[in-house]
Amino acid sequence: MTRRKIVAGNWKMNGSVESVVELVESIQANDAVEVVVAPSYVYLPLVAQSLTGSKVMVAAQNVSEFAKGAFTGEVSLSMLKDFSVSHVILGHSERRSLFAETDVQVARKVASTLEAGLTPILCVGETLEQREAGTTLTVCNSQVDAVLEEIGVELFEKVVIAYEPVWAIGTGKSASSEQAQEVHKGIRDNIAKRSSKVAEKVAILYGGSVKASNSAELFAQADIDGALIGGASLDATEFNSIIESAK
Ligand code: G2H
Repeated sequence: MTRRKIVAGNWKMNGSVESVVELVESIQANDAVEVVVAPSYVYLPLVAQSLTGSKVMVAAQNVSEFAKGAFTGEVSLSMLKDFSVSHVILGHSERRSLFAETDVQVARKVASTLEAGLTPILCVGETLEQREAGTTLTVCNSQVDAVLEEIGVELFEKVVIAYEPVWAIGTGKSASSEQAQEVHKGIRDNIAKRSSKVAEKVAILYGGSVKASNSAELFAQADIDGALIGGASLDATEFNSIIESAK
């Protein structure tokens, strides 16, 4: 089955009013690739407005697990929907490691994101220690299983997975295309134990030091359906070349 490629830019805590507008205006989308950008919460309205009429979609980098109320500093799904946000990145390793987000919290956020009609981009990945201990697939699949158990396999076809080895994030050291493909296939095979139909449909993106110089090789792998890009998505020329290589 051919799955459409997705190229998503995770801008993390970067940008300014001037730079985000300049960046979105420079993105060259095409019909063959789904392009998503994830600015900081505060720039979501501005980016969504700048993208009016464009095919480029907007993601948030996180969302509250609560619907509303006394949760200082949190942002709800209904607030995101007010600004045409279509995707939410969840369980990024920076959220898991720096802000102690658990598998259970991430699973609940995936469930409520789907319920709100938005697409969750579920990040999973192993640390260097876990890779060296040979537990890469156990770790990634247990992060995926926590979500499968929360929402059930049928709904899972609406989830986008991003496999991001923690040791490759922002380090300039990407997984090789073979290493990434092996994990992507292992994740898909694990989902297939519950439903081969859903496993075939689920998009699995790779993330971790993706750049224009390695994207084409990654995208040529059978189970790599696109990328979640951090650093290189802040540079319009790099990001456009990555989009082009996903065609
Ligand atoms: C991984 C990735 C984007 P970078 O966090 O999610 O960042 O491409 O900078 O490694």
